[in-house]
Amino acid sequence: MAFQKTLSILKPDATRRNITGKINAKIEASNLRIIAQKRLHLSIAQAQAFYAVHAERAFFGELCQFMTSGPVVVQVLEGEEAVAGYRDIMGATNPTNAAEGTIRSEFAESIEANSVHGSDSVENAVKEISFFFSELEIVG
Ligand code: IDP
Ligand code: MG
Repeated sequence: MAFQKTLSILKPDATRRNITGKINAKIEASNLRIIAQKRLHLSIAQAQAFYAVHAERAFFGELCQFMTSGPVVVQVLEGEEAVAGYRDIMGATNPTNAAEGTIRSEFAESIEANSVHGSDSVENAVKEISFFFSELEIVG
């Protein structure tokens, strides 16, 4: 077991429907603690930079449009095995495949508007956290 940090984003479909508190309640009901959080409206350039790994994917343009369609809430979550643990409670990318009780199963609107982002590895978590947060803003 390892104590880890991971980056979470509550996506524009979640802020639009005013369900960020409901998602945070599910996060806090798990073994994860929200140790940094802020609300941002991403620019296209920021969304393209954050999702650069997906630049060749067919959905990249639409994904960047969606991620800039409204405010997001970016968060740092901390806990034992936080990276995989958050992926577990998020559920599968496509809500149709997301296990019952997961955030995406309960809240996602579509494969694109799927309410949350979570880092997919410890290495990417470190990069993604530093994309949005300075050390001063992370209060564990
Ligand atoms: P993940 O968020 O579960 O890690 P990724 O494959 O990393 O999934 O994709 C990043 C994001 O791109 C997804 O969360 C979703 O918003 C969007 N996305 C993924 N696949 C598709 C697709 O086939 N069509 C439209 N959007 C997609
Ligand atoms: Mg991903």
